[in-house]
Amino acid sequence: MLDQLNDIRSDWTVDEVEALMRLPLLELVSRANMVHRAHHDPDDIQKASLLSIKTGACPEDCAYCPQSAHHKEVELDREKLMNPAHVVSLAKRAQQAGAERFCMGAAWRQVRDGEEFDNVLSMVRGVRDLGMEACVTLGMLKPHQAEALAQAGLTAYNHNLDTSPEFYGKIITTRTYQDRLETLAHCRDAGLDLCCGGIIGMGESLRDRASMLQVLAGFDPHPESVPVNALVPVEGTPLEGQQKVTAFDLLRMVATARIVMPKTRVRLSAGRSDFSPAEQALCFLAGANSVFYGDVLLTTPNAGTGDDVDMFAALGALDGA
Ligand code: SAM
Ligand code: DTB
Ligand code: SF4
Repeated sequence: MLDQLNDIRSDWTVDEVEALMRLPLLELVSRANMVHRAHHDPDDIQKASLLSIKTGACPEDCAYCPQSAHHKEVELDREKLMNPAHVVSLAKRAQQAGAERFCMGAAWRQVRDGEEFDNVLSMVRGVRDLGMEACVTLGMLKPHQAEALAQAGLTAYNHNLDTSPEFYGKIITTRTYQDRLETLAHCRDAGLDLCCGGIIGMGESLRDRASMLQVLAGFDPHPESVPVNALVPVEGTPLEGQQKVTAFDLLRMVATARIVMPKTRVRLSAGRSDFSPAEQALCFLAGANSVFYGDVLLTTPNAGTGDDVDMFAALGALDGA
């Protein structure tokens, strides 16, 4: 068993991953907790803060996303790229509130060279100068752009697979799974850490969830962080009517991700505010060890900072005899 706990594999099959995901829930969580404790300090939960540095009017047609220009019924104010000094001041505020990583998202299909990209590079330098980890998600990248981000000191690039290769075409038609894999390869070649995960609750099957995890766990090395988003069904998007996932669905996803990618940071991402502190605590037990921290995600509300302060206090050691 100990050997298995320390075994890092990139050759998982979808059948194996699905079999894990279908285990009796308490057996699954218990196995995931053993793997988690063999590789991580269970009290170390990373807090990452998110900021939308360019909002809305995105040419891609991602069915879940309120920022797609294709979903005209969504009520959202577009914003052009923010000023770097302002972004760095917000990063500083997030750091003072306890965030260790600052993640900046732009609603772009791809990065274009020029003034806007240069501004993103100065945001990255500014965030790193504060002593924070910096992550950006800007859409597709070319190799020289990944290198420029690495030169600026970027810690990680976020680019999600979103779902399985089989279900992907039902969610996005304006870029392919292969496009995503190529951007991820350019990031790796430039020496960047990968932050790469997906969304549950878009109408995919359990096998699709297993299939996405199989692709992620097939990377060698594994992504350093894997965000697990629960769909936030936004009014005006094609997925507005989707039923929300249950805490048990989320728990199975987190626990399976932990077992197949033992060293990765598994992040409870969008949708977290729908789960109680006790439900989130089960996810932490099953291996989640990062959260998005702060009152907003990119355009939708997150778990409130005040509630999170209370939750982390309740999870910590108690004072007194
Ligand atoms: N445009 C860039 C891209 O798609 O790579 C970066 C920003 S995009 C908003 C980042 C990620 O947010 C998406 O890949 C998706 O996984 C997640 N996301 C967006 N809208 C969501 C929603 N309504 N619910 C859950 N996750 C969502
Ligand atoms: C990720 O996987 N989730 C974050 C981050 N990476 C960029 C974004 C969640 C967005 C949720 C919908 C919104 O707030 O617009
Ligand atoms: Fe654009 Fe990213 Fe939203 Fe897709 S997920 S519509 S690429 S901002």
